Amino acid sequence: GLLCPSFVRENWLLLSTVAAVVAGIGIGVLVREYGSLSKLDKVYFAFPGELLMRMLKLIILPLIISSIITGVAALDSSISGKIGLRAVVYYFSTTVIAVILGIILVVTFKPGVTQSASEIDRTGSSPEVNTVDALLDLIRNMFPENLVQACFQQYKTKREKVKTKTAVDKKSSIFPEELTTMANPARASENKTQEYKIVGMYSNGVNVLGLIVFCLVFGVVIGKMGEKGQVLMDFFNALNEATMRIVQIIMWYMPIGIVFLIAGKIIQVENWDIFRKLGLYMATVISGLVIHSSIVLPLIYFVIVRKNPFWFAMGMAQALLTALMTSSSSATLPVTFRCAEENNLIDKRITRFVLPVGATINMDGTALYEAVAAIFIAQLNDLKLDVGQIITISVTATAASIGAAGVPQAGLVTMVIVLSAIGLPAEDVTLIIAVDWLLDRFRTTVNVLGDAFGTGVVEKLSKKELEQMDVTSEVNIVNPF
Ligand code: DAS
Repeated sequence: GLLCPSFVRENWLLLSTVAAVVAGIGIGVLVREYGSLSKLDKVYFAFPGELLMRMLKLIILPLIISSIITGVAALDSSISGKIGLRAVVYYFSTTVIAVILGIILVVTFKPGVTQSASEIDRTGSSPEVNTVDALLDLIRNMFPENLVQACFQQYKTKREKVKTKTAVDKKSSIFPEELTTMANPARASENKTQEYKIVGMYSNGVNVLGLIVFCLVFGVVIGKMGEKGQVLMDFFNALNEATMRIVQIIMWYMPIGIVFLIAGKIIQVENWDIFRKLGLYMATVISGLVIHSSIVLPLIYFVIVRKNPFWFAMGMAQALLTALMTSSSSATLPVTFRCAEENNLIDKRITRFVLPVGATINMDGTALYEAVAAIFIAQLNDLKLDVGQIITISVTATAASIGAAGVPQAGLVTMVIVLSAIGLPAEDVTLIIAVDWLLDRFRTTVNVLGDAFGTGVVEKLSKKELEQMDVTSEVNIVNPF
């Protein structure tokens, strides 16, 4: 029976999280209807949820650092290369499938054809980047100039309009901070002589990508050092263990945090009317996400692993719910680890590598969403896309999903890359901002599910190497000479 005590005992955390979601929705709707809270009250009301987000974010840094370093160091460097390659092939192919799926759906449903951009209320302001800048930033962030700074800031270029041509001293334009460029072609018709100055700056937020690259290299190096590296190995192993224990403590707080996270969001949403206007667009994104997560990914898992994908997904339930509530792959990472290792019994040598990297670069849901949103905006603008532009969208949507950080609504910012690549104004992201908080939850859930299936797939494909390693390490213990 479903309600037998042992089921409840084993799944109490999952059950209380589900209960928290239901309670949060209930409380949110009630307070919205009957409690007349001021703007300030609403912020106070959401406080316990804010605390949960803070705790989850707090643990990301030690978690990523210790898991990647120990994960890579524990593998023989010839094996870690193979496993890494398999992971990257998995990330890439599932992302491309997601993009293609999104394109097929949005071209079929045509959610933007029946209305025009002027019928939709715009909210918020658009970010100021273009395709090349954003891609260069992605690479710059892989090589942080300061490791400590990478723990809390990312490099970001910003374009500033330059008043007159003479205002720019061309001789000093050697460094990226001082580069000058012509206006992006889409806007060129409006202000032909407008020049932009690119300003390099740092903005708040962990540079996860930079840390990952450094930790990968660091882990490989420690692994190769043998005896001499042992003290560092022990240190990071202990750090990893301690971090996972803190995660366990945070999990106790999770149900309470989730009640207020969801209730707080429900009472804060102001514009429900926009949901009606963008209904078909949202339906397109959501049906794509549903097909990808319930057919495409399970099928890939089944074909390779030969086990029931839905049992596997059930094991990840806690992580999927956390993704739905936090809209952040990174914040969900601690829970993803626990589910993959404890419920689905994935080899730790695989999870420590595949999960943190996946949470940052493997975003199937985001990729699908970027493609759908870009074509939707093109449809609103009455722009007929040719094959070349569709291919451009697939390529840039894939890049934009890799470049998006695992934080709430990061995909909306990288959307600009896709839009400007096909000549649409960056301002048009404001057309979809109002519903993004909701779509963000669903795509983040798919992102996390994609990472999770990835651990199963890569583990299966690497069975031979992992077993060989077990044998050699056993031999080492028996006969150290
Ligand atoms: N919400 C992000 C994530 O953590 C990505 C996005 O905004 O699309 O997966």
